[in-house]
Amino acid sequence: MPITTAFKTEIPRVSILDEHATFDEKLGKGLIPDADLVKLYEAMFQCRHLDGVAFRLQRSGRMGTYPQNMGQEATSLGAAYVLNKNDWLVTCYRENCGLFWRGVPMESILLHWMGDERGNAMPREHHATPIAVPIGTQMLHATGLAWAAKYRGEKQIACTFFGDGATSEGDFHEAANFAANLDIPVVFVCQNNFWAISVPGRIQCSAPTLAQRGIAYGMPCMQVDGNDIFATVYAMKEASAHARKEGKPYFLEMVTYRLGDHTTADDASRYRDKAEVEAWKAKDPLIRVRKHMERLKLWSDKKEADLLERTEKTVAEAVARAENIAAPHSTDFFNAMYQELPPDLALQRDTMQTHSLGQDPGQLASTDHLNKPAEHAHH
Ligand SMILES: Cc1ncc(C[n+]2csc(CCOP(=O)(O)OP(=O)(O)O)c2C)c(N)n1
Ligand SMILES: [Mg+2]
Repeated sequence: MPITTAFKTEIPRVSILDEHATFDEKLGKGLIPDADLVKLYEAMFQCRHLDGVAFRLQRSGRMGTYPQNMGQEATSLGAAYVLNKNDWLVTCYRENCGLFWRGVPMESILLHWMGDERGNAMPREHHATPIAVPIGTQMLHATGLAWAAKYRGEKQIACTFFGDGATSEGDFHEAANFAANLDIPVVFVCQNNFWAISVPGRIQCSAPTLAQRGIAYGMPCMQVDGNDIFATVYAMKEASAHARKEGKPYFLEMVTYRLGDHTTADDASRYRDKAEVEAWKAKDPLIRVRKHMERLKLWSDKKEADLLERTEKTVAEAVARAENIAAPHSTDFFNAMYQELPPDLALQRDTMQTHSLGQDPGQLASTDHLNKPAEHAHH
């Protein structure tokens, strides 16, 4: 028998507004209405500004560790722009832009990184899950959420974001295999920024693209210029339409770069070449959109200056709201996890409100019991 081909495929790559601000009319025309393009640019600008403010808050001791999003704004924004209001957006920690587009308040993100649990209580109507710092867990959550929607017969998909490094976690492979085999409508978005803290992507995956990881599980996939808002919108439209129509997953590799350190606890200059960073600065997702808008007479220096003024105010107000929030009550943390608190936890919560050192609120440690009726003493 001659050797035949068992399987052959190609991975499409989409780029519409490239790093030189050259625009592909054929793919890009009508994709994003002008008015929306302006709003998308403003959203990226605001997110970028927040990054600078957050960095200074951390350095002056007003915030804990913070991961800057700088350079990656167009990835999650493209997804959030395309998703329906009731779809799930299940992120890690570099998707502020998409979360804000969905309506998540800026102070939720600030509170999270200030160490206040209330930052994780995303308002329910935005269908966004808390920021996932444990690498990879959120891909399983997204698969579960979309599975539940399918089970209930709801026309709802989930979109989850994760890094290149996260594709080395077992959680990724479990989520991808499960979603593909059980026909679950999840859009998996890998943000390939070439680094997992100081570990370069090339020693993390030997395949030439990460998109291939989707093929391995039987998902259609696409590689996307993740710094191009037109490309991320285009790809998300394809992927979400597939998930919605076929009820099946789709894999997108969005190629991007974090221009900042991994987090404020990192110094990327210790492991990244300056030349590499400079090359990516030229591919900044904001610069090309601004050039494109100027060409279309949608933008000007005056508009940019006005935007800066508005943005400074918006961010300063969000910081003030986050910093001035009233302190939580000591028992508040019992309230987030369960609809109805199990009895043992209810007992712990009640105990915390007495002066008792033990597990039982009836077991009082102070002299209070001397003032209680006798029957209580027997209890
Ligand atoms: C389970 C787990 N292991 C290790 C870490 C520490 N950690 C935080 S971010 C990170 C690298 C993630 O790289 P990648 O998935 O490429 O995401 P990026 O930050 O580049 O977007 C690691 C190892 C963690 N948060 N969770
Ligand atoms: Mg990475």
